[in-house]
Amino acid sequence: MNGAQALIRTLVDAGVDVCFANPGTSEMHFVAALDDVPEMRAVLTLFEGVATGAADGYARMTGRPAATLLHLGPGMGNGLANLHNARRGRAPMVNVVGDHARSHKRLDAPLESDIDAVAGTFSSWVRRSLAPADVAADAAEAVAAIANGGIATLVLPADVSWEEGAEVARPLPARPRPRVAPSVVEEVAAVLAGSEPAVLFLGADAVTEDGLLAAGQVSAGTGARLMTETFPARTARGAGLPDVARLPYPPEMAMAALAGTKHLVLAGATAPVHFFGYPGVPGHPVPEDCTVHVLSEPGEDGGAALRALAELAAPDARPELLEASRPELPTGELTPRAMAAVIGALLPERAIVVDEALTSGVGLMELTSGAPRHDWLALTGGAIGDGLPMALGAAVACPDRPVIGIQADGSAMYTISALWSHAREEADITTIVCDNGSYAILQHELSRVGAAGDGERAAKLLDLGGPGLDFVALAQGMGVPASRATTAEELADQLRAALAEPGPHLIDAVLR
Ligand SMILES: Cc1ncc(C[n+]2csc(CCOP(=O)(O)OP(=O)(O)O)c2C)c(N)n1
Repeated sequence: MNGAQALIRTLVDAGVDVCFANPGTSEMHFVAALDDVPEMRAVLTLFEGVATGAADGYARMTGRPAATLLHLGPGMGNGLANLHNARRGRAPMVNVVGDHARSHKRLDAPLESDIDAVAGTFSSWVRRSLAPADVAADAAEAVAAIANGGIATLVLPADVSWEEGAEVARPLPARPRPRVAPSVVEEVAAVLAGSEPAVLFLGADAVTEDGLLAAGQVSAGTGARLMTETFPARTARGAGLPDVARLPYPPEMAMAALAGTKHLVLAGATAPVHFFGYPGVPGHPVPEDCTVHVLSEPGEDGGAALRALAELAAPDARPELLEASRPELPTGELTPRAMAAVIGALLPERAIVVDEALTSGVGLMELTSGAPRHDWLALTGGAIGDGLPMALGAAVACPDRPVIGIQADGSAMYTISALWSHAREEADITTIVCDNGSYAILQHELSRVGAAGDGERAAKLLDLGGPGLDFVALAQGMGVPASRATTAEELADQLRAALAEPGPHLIDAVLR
């Protein structure tokens, strides 16, 4: 068999059976080999940022890597922003990046670039397969290397794909997740047994259902407050789980949320820092006199550590759990808060919410907290344009669950072509575009960083009007049924209808 056939078969045998792809000439043998290995589902995306964001969403929902197929350095570069988000969320992923045939490499052909240099910025594992005989073993190693999170990038020269002489490699055992030492759990239990105000700061596997229940038990028994990172990769939420606040994004609110805390215990999270530096503002919200303790690092078995902590620090406590509750359906003006109330009122059980709402997300957390159980995917790395692709990946991962994308308009435009893949894959995704006609967050940031704020030319760079974006036409042009809502009632009616039907929908929510 040729290198491409052996590679794909090896990936499938190792459990990687979805590939989000945007191929070129150097990947033609990989494309042809898909017909020899029908277990590999290939999903065409029309931009590499869609492929990488979809692989991120897929990994968050399955815990398993998808592959991406990317065309040399420029194709991989197009996927970089969402590779960055995936790296920040520790999503496992295997990139297959096609390259020139070995003999062609030294000719400096037009698509030649330094693939390895760029791959190094987001990959925890990079390898160039040098011969058909190596490619399958390289692929097996790639999958094993990222079993606990991280991005593997396998550079595949075209002739290594097309030459015969390759053989399938067996999957390698994944390294077990590092466990937290009992002495660490004991130290944290001793801290929480004291009377000083403590916060248990949660991320990664501490915000799964199990992690949250254990954290809730610790909180009930010790009085420690619970808080999650600002943008965890995937959070279990809804009635029957503890009510856990998120660390707010704006620096002054984040500092207020942690004020008075004497002990910050990290479980699956790193110590928080503000997204940006601002004149005269400290770089992080942790109070000066607060001690930071590490229960578990991201990537360690934090769920087991939390359960052990609950046993030790709060053996008889019962977590306080959210009652089922939904907001009333609002009427009238379609404000961001009204949109949040409509979503809270109608959110179906087992929904996957992909949140790239940005400034329009005010009220979303509060108004959905008592909804039926759901999962929430956030923008881990702050690089916008992840929402529509992640929704695709989540829908491919969980075809029996409704996916609801709450999608800021400016960010939607980065990867708008994802809608075509929503339609092509008949994915059950309802996208609600938060249509505020602007880069609203940057209007706040302009004054927050102390830049002048009333210049006409500056304002033009933050305004999406003239021409206005017609999201209904954009969606329909890519095969996604779409409608426009200008009142709370219209949004509720259209959301109900979209949720009742399988397949993709888009609602352009024109916000006041
Ligand atoms: C890849 C990338 N490019 C640029 C930015 C800078 N940026 C942050 S928010 C934003 C505009 C967001 O506007 P929109 O999505 O409409 O949301 P809104 O602020 O209106 O809520 C931009 C351009 C970024 N975060 N990531």
